Amino acid sequence: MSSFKFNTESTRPLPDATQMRIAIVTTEWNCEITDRLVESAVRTLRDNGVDASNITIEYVPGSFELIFGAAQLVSAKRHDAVIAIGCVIRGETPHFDYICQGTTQGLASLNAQAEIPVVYGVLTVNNIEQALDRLGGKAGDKGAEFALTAIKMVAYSCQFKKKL
Ligand code: DLZ
Repeated sequence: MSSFKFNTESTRPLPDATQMRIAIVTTEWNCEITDRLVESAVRTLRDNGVDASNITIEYVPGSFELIFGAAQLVSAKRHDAVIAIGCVIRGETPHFDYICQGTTQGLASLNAQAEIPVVYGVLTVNNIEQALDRLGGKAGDKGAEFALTAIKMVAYSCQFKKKL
């Protein structure tokens, strides 16, 4: 197993997040996992100064709908970043591959075209244990990572915005 630790070894200070407005779109599918990813993301945003009133959470049925859900949040222009959180668990058919591929490509092209960053917060795992390991266990705390990524990417995008 990799010993890579996201962020914890970085010496770069985190940007000031106190004025940031972050939207999270998440799924009803595998909500025993996604709810906990969202909880951790929200906790990390709050710990880093994001005001509770500036965090929005929206729900869609499954990971495939994250593309449309995130696109709507981008179009609404009310936030500085969108975090799309889902969890796809391998089943017995190739459906897993199609959903993972479609969702990943959809979110990737949205991220490339959107005026705000779209964070890819989708776990693609072989079984529930692998998902549980990513909720603060031996494979890290993915919800926290998604939140820190959003904060960093908002700061990154700000440097390219025109000053009035
Ligand atoms: C259909 C389906 C399956 C089999 N598995 C998952 C999953 O593990 N995680 C997830 O988020 N969604 C799953 N879905 C639902 C699809 O994402 C989508 O909601 C439906 O195909 C309808 O578009």
